[in-house]
Amino acid sequence: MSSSTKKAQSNQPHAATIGLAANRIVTLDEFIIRAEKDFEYATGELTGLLRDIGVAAKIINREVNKAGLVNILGVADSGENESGDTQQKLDVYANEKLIECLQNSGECCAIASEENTDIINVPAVNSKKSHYIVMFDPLDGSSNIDVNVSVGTIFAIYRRKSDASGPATLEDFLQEGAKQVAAGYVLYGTSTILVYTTGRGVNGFTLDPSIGEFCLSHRNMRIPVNGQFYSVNQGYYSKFDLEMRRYIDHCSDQNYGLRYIGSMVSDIHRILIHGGIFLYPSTRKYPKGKLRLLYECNPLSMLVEQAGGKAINTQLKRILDIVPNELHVRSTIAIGSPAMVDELQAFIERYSALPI
Ligand code: AHM
Ligand code: MG
Repeated sequence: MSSSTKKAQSNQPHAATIGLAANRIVTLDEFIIRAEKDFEYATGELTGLLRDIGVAAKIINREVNKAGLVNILGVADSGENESGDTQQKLDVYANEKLIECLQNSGECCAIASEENTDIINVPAVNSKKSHYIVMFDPLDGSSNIDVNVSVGTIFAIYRRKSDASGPATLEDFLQEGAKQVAAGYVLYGTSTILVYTTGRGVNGFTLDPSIGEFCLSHRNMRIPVNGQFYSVNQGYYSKFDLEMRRYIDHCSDQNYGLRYIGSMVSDIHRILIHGGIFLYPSTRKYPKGKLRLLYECNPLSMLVEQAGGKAINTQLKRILDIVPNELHVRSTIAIGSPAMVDELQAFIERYSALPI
């Protein structure tokens, strides 16, 4: 075994080293409780947060899966259902459920969501002082819901910087992605899968609807070093910079397949399993990139790096090292199999008109 292989394996303690035999059902709850023992000073807060997110994911999953039935089931055109609740768009619903689940337990002290302008402070529950903040995109790719295409929830957890005796501050949220203590996504696809990392490898849990539990299905996920697919909105080709157009031409010359779902979570999930590269460079409409650094780029970059991949912006900076200057800041991104990101980097170094 090469030394690099040994090193990669030593960074993946989960599943095998936390005493979970490969041939039995392991639920998400059992897994996160056992994994807590990996952390010397664990207080249970992080475990509680992951559990809250798992519960919210099940609730959101239930609604996403019946989205197409809503009209058939007779919800009034007035926008109210039979119990008088206002029928809401699913992304608003997902946002509310996540906030509710996190507020009920009080395991985090504050939340930031792609759907909210400002941070939301969480009142202490039973005078508990929480040390964590949570950020999320409640329903990424939600423009796909109407046409039955997969969507996802993306989340990131950080330790707060401010003192736990006072309210959380904006500075707690403006930390570079390298400071994330956990990150993950839930993909509501042909099946529903929750994939997360606490910085010790990546594991995926598929929802078994018959028992209502997320069960460990993808142990120690490792991204292939190279891939045969590239993922970019090629409709914007003429609006991309020269280096990006050259790289896309190169992908085509190499006969790489183009796969672009329009739901970043789905594209990243495929890349984690089969390899490939996802690109969202600057366009005329979004000169700084479209995707949000805190809710989309950072958590997915942590996951991809933990699985052995790479994530950079088009100025060749590692995504996880970017210091955000505001809550909803956007970033360009190139993320995926390490050899493909390196190849793109070479194109940028060679053809970019701007100093790198
Ligand atoms: P959203 O958070 O408003 O759903 O936007 C993010 C989504 C990503 O999931 C996806 O990769 C991208 O926007 C698609 O954008 P485009 O249609 O410009 O290619
Ligand atoms: Mg989004």
